[in-house]
Amino acid sequence: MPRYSNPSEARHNNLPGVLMPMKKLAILLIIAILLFGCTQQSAVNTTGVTQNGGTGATSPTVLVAIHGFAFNPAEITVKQGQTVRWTNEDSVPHTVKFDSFQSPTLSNGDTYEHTFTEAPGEYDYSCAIHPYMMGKVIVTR
Ligand SMILES: [Cu+2]
Repeated sequence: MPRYSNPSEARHNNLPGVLMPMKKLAILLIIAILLFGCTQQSAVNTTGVTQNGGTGATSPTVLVAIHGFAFNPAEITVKQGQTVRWTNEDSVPHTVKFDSFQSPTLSNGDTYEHTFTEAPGEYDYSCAIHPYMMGKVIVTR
């Protein structure tokens, strides 16, 4: 009699012991799935940031030298929103004079910057002190 009841008791005692690791395994699996889901989401976000950084690059400043009573180069093409920097390399003062804006008098080594947010088109300019000094900025989209 005790020999028959003992194996069944042993089975009953073992059952919870087998179930507990299975439950733990299931919980671990759920945690693993949740973690994997989060990892995938952050990977997508990282890609988005990288793409934004790539498109956010700005065009470099265009340099014009004022040298020998002339603008060098005399004609430049810039994208709308791009900045132009004039540097007076002459020992005499010059200016950069557009119809709608102009620089102060630039002594040797002085610089003047203008960001061309103006509409696309051709913008002629000159030196207010030496009107024969002429230049042109072409703004494109
Ligand atoms: Cu001048």
